Amino acid sequence: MKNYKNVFYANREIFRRDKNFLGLDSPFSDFEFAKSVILPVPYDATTSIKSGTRNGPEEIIRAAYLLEEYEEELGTRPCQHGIHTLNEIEPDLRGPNKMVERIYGVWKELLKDEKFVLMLGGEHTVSGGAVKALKEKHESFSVLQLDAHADIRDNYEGTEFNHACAANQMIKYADNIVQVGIRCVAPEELDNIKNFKDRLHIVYAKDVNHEYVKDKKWIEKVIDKLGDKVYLSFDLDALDPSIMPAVGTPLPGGLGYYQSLELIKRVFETKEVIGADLVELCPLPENIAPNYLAAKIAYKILGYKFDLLNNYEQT
Ligand SMILES: [Mn+2]
Repeated sequence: MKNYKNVFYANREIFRRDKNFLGLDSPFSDFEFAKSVILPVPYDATTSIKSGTRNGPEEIIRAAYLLEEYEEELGTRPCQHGIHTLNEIEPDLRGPNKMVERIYGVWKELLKDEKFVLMLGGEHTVSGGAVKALKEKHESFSVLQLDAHADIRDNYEGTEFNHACAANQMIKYADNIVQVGIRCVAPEELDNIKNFKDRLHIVYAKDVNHEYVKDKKWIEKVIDKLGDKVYLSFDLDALDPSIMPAVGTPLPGGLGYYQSLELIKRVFETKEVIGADLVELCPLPENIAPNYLAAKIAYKILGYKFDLLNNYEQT
């Protein structure tokens, strides 16, 4: 065992353990041991209407402390592969472009260590840094973006690194983007949707929810559009506000919990997922259920990554 000290501290009940995803003990929480890393990025400088996503990562990690290690869907304990929770990245106050650069630098180091990174936002801007770093490691990959918004503006409120431009940042590095759950498109985005028509595929929420697509063919259409390697960018406002009201811009007609899991699971079954983020949780003081929903999805993602039988050769 490498870290006697960690074993000592992790087992002492006098220390708070809810700063560590699932409250894991050493060695499962140790960086060296862990196959995956939780990267908290409490950044929300460009949020449009309601700020507060800076509190998202902390609340997700706190909620995860109460999850069971056993995953009933998979019949496994995904945490046995190790999950290390990093300290939060300090926001770079010089501006969103500097912050994205900082996130890129952190991802680059983590990818060198062959970790599977699950980044917790924070606003959607943070994804740009991840995708930039992934491009240096993987020549070719797709992005699966779950979102209510297309986020394909060139710039917004004076910066191209706005949360409303997240997809526009990601498409610089990814081969293509498949967006699912979209139900809010700004008129100024229509040109870019047209310009990127070969590399941007939109699955509108209305089509996922419509009676005649309940045959789930929409999931296979998403799978067809995605390349062999996929970065998963999950903006929680993709979900319906009845289950996920804790976002800056809750829009009706969103995705369901099991509907989203079904899609994600299928992606992990058929593709190599090279990294993921879960962004835009804006915790509500009077309702903690959304925090648990986000924590559960985070743990599902790690379970699907390491405990699912895959159709591709895992390295
Ligand atoms: Mn969104």
